Amino acid sequence: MILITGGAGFIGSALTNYYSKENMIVIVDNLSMGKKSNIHFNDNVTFIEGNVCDEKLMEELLSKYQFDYIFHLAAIASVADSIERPVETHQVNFDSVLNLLELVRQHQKNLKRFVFSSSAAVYGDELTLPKREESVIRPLTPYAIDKFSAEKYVLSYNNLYGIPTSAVRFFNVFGINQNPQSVYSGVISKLVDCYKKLLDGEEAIFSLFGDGKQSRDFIYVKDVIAALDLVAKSQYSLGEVYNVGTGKSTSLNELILLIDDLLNVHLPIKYNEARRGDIHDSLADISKIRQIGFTETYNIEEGMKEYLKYEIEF
Ligand code: UD2
Repeated sequence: MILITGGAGFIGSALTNYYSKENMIVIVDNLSMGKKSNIHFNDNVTFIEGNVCDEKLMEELLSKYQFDYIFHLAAIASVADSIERPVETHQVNFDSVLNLLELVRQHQKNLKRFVFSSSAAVYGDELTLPKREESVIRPLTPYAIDKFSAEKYVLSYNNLYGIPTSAVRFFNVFGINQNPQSVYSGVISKLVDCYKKLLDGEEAIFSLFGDGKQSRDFIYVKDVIAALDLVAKSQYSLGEVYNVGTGKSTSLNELILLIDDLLNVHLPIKYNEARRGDIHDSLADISKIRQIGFTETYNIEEGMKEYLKYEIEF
């Protein structure tokens, strides 16, 4: 049995849909960003609409079921939101993790693994690339500080109490069911939304912050699911943290050219000032996760093709 917090969200629902054919899944999600329609429901899936900060709910859940795996993916995944509302986001991004770890310590004697989802945001603006897990950590926002401290707690619970834990640092994940609605949604989901409008004959101009030369390590969501599964099941990953990326960098200009090519259109771009605090380049060194057997199936082009085929008929 598997607990997936945030199981209706972008990555959580992909993980749910991957596991639910052959495993019993319990999801806790408050539907703040996620949608029930992201989930392919079957008899194996139990959906609980609730907040991971609700200590009573979480205690009930962890004393009722014995889980084999717990994936803690619920979070307020917005840096900007964490700057606006540091106290509220801290409750979700940090307090819920510590509370869950304690509940695991009390109730989950047979747990095989607790996997925590952290972020490349922990590396901050230190310029050296690519980022290795032991590179300089410079969390600059409440979001990054919470992710880093939660990650440290998660791994310490392995060292101190023998709880089987691991953590992953996601780079820029893209793919099906990523919600493009927030101002701070992932750039690829916003681009795809804009291309959809363009193809529907609506007015479509993409707002690009900066000159488009900034680059990211974009990883397709299916490869992220493979990485999560691997980290959860590897005997070597106990008490360890892993970068989850591809080790390849793509600039926004390259990305837009690629999608233009795939769809055979030209997306009009409006160039704006770079976002305050934007990191120019981000790139993962993935040798550590490679050592436990990770190989990505999709490059950016293959990932984009599959994503676009799903979103747009072309
Ligand atoms: C990612 C994470 C963020 C945080 C951060 C830490 C996502 C969605 N966000 O932000 O949560 O962990 O890494 O470094 O994974 N852009 C545009 N137009 C738009 C939207 C974005 O030009 O409409 C630019 C943006 O200014 C940036 C690039 O696209 O230069 C990527 O933006 P993003 O929000 O997808 O991801 P990132 O890496 O800034």
